[in-house]
Amino acid sequence: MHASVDRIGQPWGGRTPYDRHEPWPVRVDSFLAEGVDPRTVQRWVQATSLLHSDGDAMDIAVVDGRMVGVRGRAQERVNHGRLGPKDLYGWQANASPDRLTSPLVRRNGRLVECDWATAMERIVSRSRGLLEERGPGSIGFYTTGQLFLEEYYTLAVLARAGIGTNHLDGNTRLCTSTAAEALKESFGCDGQPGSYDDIDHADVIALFGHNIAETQPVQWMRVLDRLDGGDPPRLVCVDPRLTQVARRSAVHLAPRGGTNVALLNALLHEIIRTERVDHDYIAAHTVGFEELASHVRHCTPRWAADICDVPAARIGEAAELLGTADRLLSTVLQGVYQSHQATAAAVQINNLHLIRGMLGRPGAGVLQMNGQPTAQNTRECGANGDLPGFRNWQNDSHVADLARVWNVEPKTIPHYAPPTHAMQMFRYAEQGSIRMLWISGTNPAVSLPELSRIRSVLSQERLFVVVQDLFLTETAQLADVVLPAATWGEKTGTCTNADRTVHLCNKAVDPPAGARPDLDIFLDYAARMDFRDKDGGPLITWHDPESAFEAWKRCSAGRPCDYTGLTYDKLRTNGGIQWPCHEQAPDGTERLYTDGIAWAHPDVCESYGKDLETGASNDVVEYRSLNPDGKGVIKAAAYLPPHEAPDDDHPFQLTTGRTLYHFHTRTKTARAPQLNAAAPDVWVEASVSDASALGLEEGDLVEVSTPRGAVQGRLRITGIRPGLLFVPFHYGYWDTKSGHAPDGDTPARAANETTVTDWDPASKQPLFKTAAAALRRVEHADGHTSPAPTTTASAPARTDAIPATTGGPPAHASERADASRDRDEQDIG
Ligand SMILES: Nc1nc2c(c(=O)[nH]1)N[C@H]1C(S)=C(S)[C@@H](COP(=O)(O)OP(=O)(O)OC[C@H]3O[C@@H](n4cnc5c(=O)[nH]c(N)nc54)[C@H](O)[C@@H]3O)O[C@H]1N2
Ligand SMILES: Nc1nc2c(c(=O)[nH]1)N[C@H]1C(S)=C(S)[C@@H](COP(=O)(O)OP(=O)(O)OC[C@H]3O[C@@H](n4cnc5c(=O)[nH]c(N)nc54)[C@H](O)[C@@H]3O)O[C@H]1N2
Ligand SMILES: [Mo]
Repeated sequence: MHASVDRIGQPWGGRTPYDRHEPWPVRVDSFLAEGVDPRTVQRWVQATSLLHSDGDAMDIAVVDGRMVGVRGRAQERVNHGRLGPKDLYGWQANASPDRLTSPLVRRNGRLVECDWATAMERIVSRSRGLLEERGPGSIGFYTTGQLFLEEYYTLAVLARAGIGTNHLDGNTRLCTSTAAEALKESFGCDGQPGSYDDIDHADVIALFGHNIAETQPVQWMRVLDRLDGGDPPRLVCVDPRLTQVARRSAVHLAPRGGTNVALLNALLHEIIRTERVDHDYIAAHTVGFEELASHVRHCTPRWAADICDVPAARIGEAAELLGTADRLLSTVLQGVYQSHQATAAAVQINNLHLIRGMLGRPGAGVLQMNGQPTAQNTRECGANGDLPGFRNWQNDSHVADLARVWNVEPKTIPHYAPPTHAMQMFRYAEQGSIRMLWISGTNPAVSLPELSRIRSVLSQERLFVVVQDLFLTETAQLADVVLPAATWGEKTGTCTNADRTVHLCNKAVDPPAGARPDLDIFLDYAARMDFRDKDGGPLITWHDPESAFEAWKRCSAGRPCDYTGLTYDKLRTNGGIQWPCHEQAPDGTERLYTDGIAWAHPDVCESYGKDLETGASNDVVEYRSLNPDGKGVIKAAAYLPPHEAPDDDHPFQLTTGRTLYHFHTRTKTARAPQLNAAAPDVWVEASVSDASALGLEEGDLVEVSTPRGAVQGRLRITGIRPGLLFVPFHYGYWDTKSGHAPDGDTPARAANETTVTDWDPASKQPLFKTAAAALRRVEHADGHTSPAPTTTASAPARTDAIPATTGGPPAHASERADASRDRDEQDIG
């Protein structure tokens, strides 16, 4: 079967139904630029999509040194050939004419072009000066979840052992720090227990604050294909918006924002009350069950119903499904992670799996999801607030082991306190103890909370800001030095997705003249700084992606994320492989914890855990007494209300998040015509009852305001829960008329003008999902409609008179549902 499908209008394409326990059929999706005949493609270069954490494997089509399209890789475990809309169209951004092609430095207040040596020397001389005057703590690095493993590892070594600073974190703090923290709390160590293949086997799939239809569209295709096949799974969806996931669910719970812990405690209460727990599993593999049972004894569905504003009967139905599932797969993402009790809530989902023994078997697993494509690598490599290889900063033998790998003295590696988290780094910059901040692959002037504050921090005279990006972003405009980076498709490296699948992502074309791979930039800096090991040799001994990968393998050896069985060649031949991969598991490891909990022993665990209410770290003595044998830790948590509650002035709750067609601050997706046209501008979602109470209509220009700031957008009336507003956070300012942040006269459109500087105590992940807000009309619709897509969670509650989102001929992509491919489409290079 071969079809041509508008994948803007039909984002998930055609169905290939399959039965439970059967393999997911192949469907190869491809999109080539207009006028390109597949037979003229000269090379297909193996790569992976980097616009979400799914790890969709694809080949990049190349003609005359230019990218001309992409095609899903049929043989890959993650996507079986499928691609999502961002995968299909997003590559076009690489060739955007406004790519940065020269470093810039600030002179007399303006950014002017200069050569690489000038830019690098400026950074080096500032680094040296600061090290001398103020010490390593005056330098901070804020990186991303979108580079390659080799780049993070190099950055981690140069920051932690070269500079010797504790201030290195990723925007993964905003993204998956709760995933990591929840895994550490329950299993002693980071590392995703489950596998995407669990979707093939589960009879119940529960999605907690995870709009998988829009944010991992290819795995949603897999769920849709199962829903259309034999013995389909039943879905439980916990989300206050009427997402596509909610529409297909057997039970949809739409709780009041920020009440996940209350809801989960009630679900646990019901499951324990009805004796749907696996006592053998609990006895063999866990500690803490009795405390949990007594803690949730009073958390009845009726109690939670009031807090969450969800009918008690509906909670009972959800508990019935979760409690009777024979293979339960749960997924967790930002609706849980970006809230004030993020870790507490995420841990309750782990508890659900621990008490039901739903781990380590096909279909029985938990996915504490990642969001960004390489967030897993940021964490593994210690380019976030962890030490490389999931080593425990509180365990001296782990620090000594790392020092051995790097051939430095243990005291060189800061471990006097937990690695500094990003929100704290911005605070230090605000206070003046951090004087240089090197930002790579992230756009905090749009993505961090409370943007007016972030702009003022980054614009300070005394703070030296380096920005490494593809474009002159809102953040780059505030920098002292801008370094033009090469990106996906223009450089080689490995990336690990949310289910531990490691892919090799190859260079297909040259970067624009003047731009350099991030790895080369970090290596250049390390060489200019002349970082040395304890014997006077160079600290960093590698020089290209493959040698960096080999160095990382040595650092990962014997750790849970063991890469020693992988090579570039093996990844080229096999495609994606799940870590750990070593001598005993040469083909990788599909599921962790198939034989009990492996990494929670006090001597090996990555963390001794934290107090979920205060975030205080436990010490080894406390942990040893709690969990001497290294079992799974069941940790109870009391519900606490959100920090900001609606009142007379701010009667609504406000939540923010994503749409299918855009990636974050849109530096790539707004430069892909099909994606941009599908969601060209910001909007505001409100419920039917709230809109009618305020006399508001579809397309009205409205303002949403919080104590921090306000945004304006056109109203879309949807099936969102009453009392809640939603604003997508994708829309910054670079493509507005002024190109600048609002000056008071121009209305703002970035959701983070309104969000608060506040975070979860344990994971330090900021709160993007709960604020109190006011809503008012600025201007009648007057014929305008909202730019919100109709295919997604922003679908209008009443569809009449609102044009459907379509892509037309420019968005037509090919779908081939049989495994055989035309000869002219076979791999050439
Ligand atoms: N299209 C697209 N895909 C992406 C990305 C993108 O920008 N665009 N980004 C990637 C990244 S980095 C990430 S982190 C992921 C994020 O992926 P998701 O977490 O799936 O996306 P969000 O839209 O941030 O939030 C998910 C849902 O949380 C719900 N929610 C809000 N408040 C609450 C609450 O209090 N409780 C519960 N249970 N739910 C709540 C929202 O209604 C929303 O539908 O997506 C990845 N994939
Ligand atoms: N209100 C609100 N705010 C949020 C969220 C939310 O749900 N609501 N979600 C949060 C989450 S989960 C996330 S992950 C963050 C994302 O926030 P950001 O990371 O700030 O968003 P991006 O637009 O992905 O920024 C990545 C930057 O890296 C650049 N880039 C891309 N590839 C490369 C490369 O290879 N090298 C270099 N050097 N640069 C590159 C891009 O051009 C872009 O400027 O936003 C967070 N902020
Ligand atoms: Mo994220």
